[in-house]
Amino acid sequence: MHRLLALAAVAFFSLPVLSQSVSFNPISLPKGGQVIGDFNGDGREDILSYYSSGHFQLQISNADGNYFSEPPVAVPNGGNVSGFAVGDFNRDGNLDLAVLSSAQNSNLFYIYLGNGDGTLRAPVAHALSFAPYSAIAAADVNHDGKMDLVFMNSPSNSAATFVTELGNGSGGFTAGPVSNSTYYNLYNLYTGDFDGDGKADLFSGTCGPGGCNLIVFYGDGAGRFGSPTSASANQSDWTVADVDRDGKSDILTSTMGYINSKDQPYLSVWYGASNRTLVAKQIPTTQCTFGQPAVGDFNGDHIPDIIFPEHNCTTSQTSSAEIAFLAGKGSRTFGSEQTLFNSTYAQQPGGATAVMRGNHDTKPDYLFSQTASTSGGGQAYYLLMNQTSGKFAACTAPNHPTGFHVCSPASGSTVYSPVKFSIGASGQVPMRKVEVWVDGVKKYESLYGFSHYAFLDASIPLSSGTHAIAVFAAGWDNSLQLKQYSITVH
Ligand SMILES: [Ca+2]
Ligand SMILES: [Ca+2]
Ligand SMILES: [Ca+2]
Ligand SMILES: [Ca+2]
Repeated sequence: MHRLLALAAVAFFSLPVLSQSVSFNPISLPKGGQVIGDFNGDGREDILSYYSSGHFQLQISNADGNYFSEPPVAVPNGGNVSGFAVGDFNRDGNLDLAVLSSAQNSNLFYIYLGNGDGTLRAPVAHALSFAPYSAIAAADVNHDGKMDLVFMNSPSNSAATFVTELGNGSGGFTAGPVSNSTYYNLYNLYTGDFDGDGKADLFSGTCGPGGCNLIVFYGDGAGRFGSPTSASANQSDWTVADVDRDGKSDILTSTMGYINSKDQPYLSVWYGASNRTLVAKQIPTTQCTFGQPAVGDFNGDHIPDIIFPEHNCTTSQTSSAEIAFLAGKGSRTFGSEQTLFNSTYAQQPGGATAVMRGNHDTKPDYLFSQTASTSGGGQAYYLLMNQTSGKFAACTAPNHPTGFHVCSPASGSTVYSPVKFSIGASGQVPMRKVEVWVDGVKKYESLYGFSHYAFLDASIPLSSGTHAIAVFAAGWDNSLQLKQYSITVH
């Protein structure tokens, strides 16, 4: 009797700890990469990687749960691949690929339309007004439902320019607005919505002897980018994610020493705000951070968490380094840490990180690389498959790169109030939210998802009778998908 009570007490008090901890199963991949998308429409994301001298390569998900390498694809102009962008440029439901290749004096970019089975059609070359370009990003920047491309031209001796190519929805593009900046030597280009106005913005950075400058260029909804807000940082590895789940994009960095400064035991975040400021805050960690952090609800409590590399603050090659998990507590605070993967400082775990859908469940998985051994030997790639038993979304996203999976209520069904809505959505851009509207009135908004997927679970009281249901899924650029149907409430 006493023994049973004691066990029950232990189980009760250990529950809060259990709800925060995570469990991952690592699988090895032939290759990694930071650009992902479901190119073969099986509900698992595939991985795009650079390949030597003018080639790129797709790692495609297999039916057995692993990945296989497609043959490397040669880019026609022979230049080195300098950027990828993913989107459904011809709106056939299959993901397509835009490739930027930096050949000498080439002003071409290439569109590879996807066949939906992991294979790509022959590339179609498009000419830009000038060359060279250093980065490419995809978003529907003018809200016409057709995916657009933004190119960054940042030569070393003049200020960076952003060139928008407006998509025609059939795989073609026409020259759009050009936005000039006053910033030199920008590198990396991310899209997000840092002021939460529903218009896609750009983020880029530049680093010099005095440190780095993080810059957000706000979109006007017509393809122009300007009104920059900048923040000084020591950090050169950054990621764009909604760290506090307020619907505005944020910038998260590790605190790697830059030039003569040392690595520090905290992460830095700049929170996006509707007044177009960036609100800086530090997130303490137990060890020194380096590399690129990643954000997602990895433990199933619907609060964003962080996975990041850290090491014991010495630079001895054999000293310990690890991939760590930091549980979000809400209100921009973070709690307990957990080690996910042990390594050494020499191996620099946490290269090429991405949060992705590696299997069919609703739990975010984590992709990273590291040097194969302490003595070198190329890169080793790992996908940490999330096995955590938390309260994740109840309804999976469809096994397709776009569309909805409505688990409840079914179209035409007769149900009791409150009505349980449980929906997963897939999109061609990173997803922000799912909304349920009833008879033309917005009833629920769910800012919950990861990568190209968003989810909604809600219990909504409805009056008796037949109701018109509209379900919206929105990407970070506010590109919308809509599903409409009716239900009857008893
Ligand atoms: Ca397509
Ligand atoms: Ca557009
Ligand atoms: Ca915006
Ligand atoms: Ca945010």
